[in-house]
Amino acid sequence: MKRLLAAPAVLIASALVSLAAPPAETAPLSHDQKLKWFREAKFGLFIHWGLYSIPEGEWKGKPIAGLGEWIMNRAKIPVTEYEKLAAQFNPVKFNADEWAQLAQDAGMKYLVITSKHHDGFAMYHSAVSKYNIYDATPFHRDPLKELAAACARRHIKFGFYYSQAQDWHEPNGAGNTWDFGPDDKKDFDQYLRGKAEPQVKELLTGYGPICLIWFDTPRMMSGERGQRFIDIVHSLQPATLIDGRLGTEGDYRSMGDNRIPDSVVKGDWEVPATVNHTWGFKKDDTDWKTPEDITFKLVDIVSKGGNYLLNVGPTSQGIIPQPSQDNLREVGRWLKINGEAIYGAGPTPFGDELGAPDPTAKDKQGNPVFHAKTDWRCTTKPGKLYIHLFKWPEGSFELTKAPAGVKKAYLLTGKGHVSAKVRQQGDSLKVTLPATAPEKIASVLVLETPVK
Ligand code: FHN
Repeated sequence: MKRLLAAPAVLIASALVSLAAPPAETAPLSHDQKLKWFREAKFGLFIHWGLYSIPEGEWKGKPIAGLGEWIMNRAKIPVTEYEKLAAQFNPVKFNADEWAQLAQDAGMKYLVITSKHHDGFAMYHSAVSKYNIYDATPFHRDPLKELAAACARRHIKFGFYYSQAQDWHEPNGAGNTWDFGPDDKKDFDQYLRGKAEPQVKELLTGYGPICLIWFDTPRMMSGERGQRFIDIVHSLQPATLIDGRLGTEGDYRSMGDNRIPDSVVKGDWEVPATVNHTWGFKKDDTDWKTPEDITFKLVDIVSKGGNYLLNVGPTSQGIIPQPSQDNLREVGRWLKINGEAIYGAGPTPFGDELGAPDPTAKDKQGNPVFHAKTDWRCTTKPGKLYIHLFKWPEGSFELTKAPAGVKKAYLLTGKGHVSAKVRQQGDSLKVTLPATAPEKIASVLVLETPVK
């Protein structure tokens, strides 16, 4: 690995980028046109995969607290040592079609994978820096190219995570103070122009249509620096969305990690979230969210107007942990029956059902504990209210502020509709339900309303 350190792994090579770009759009797309697929999709698969999956949360026999992909930073591992992981990285069990198939089985409509995380290691064949999976590992393959093709075969939109500011491998990247000293003494623009910007160009040139670029942790990102990335994206793939963590305004808002807003939020937004407590694989983190919990969170987010980008952390062998696969597939089973209430659905017209934060009680992170008010959530489409019942009500479901003119009610079952009797008096509405729920995770009751 000495070769990689000799030149600080930044070989300016934008001129070498010769990978085929998708045809440029003829007319500029409006914001609504660009966001159309995102508003329809609602549910995406996030994948954090990199060298950090080799130590699995442990360094020199000691468990390292915190997120798996942060091990280099948390254990203050020198670049010269961390780099050596590349020689061990040989994920022979990686199968792009299996990963894309998981996304499809889970009912996810887009997939976003780490092309370079804060450790600076490119998970694709980069001509800009030899510190990449093709040149620096025995694997000698470009898994992101394989994954782009596998997603395209399944009509799953494909996007890249790219850590634009933090790069712990580079002397002038943000974040590595243990090897390279304080960030404010660095020539950050040398790093941006020499590595990050040309790598983003590569990603937008050689992997077909990229649905979005997911920038992250915008340390030291001024408006002008952010604009340079926007210009690159707009010039190469004008339809590509930019998330909310570039450091200057993106195409949609990124909420905090695992932070679901308390109430309806207008505009386009997304919650990035984990299925356990880490993004990158960690062997001792087996506290998986259940399919019931994931489904509730998905419905809750959609009922507030957002998208859910849910992460898996594959192992260094290239395997997505089986429990996360099983749990996601169970959510996919639910979506097969109830997907019409999710994809392209809008937020609740009510809001009272959501609940409120309790200012007197704090969780482990110091955030107010949120008290949900009801066990149901509502999503919408023109002429339809979808009531997602997470707890089956005994006998009937009642609304006190129902819209006028509800004539028809039925349950989604996957095998046709089961109709239910509706009685409406003024604002209040009562739907008589069968004794047992048609679906174990959540049954969806559809109320047909006059289209305005
Ligand atoms: O530092 C990263 C973290 O490793 C992970 O990639 C998450 C995903 O949203 N983003 C940053 C922390 O917010």
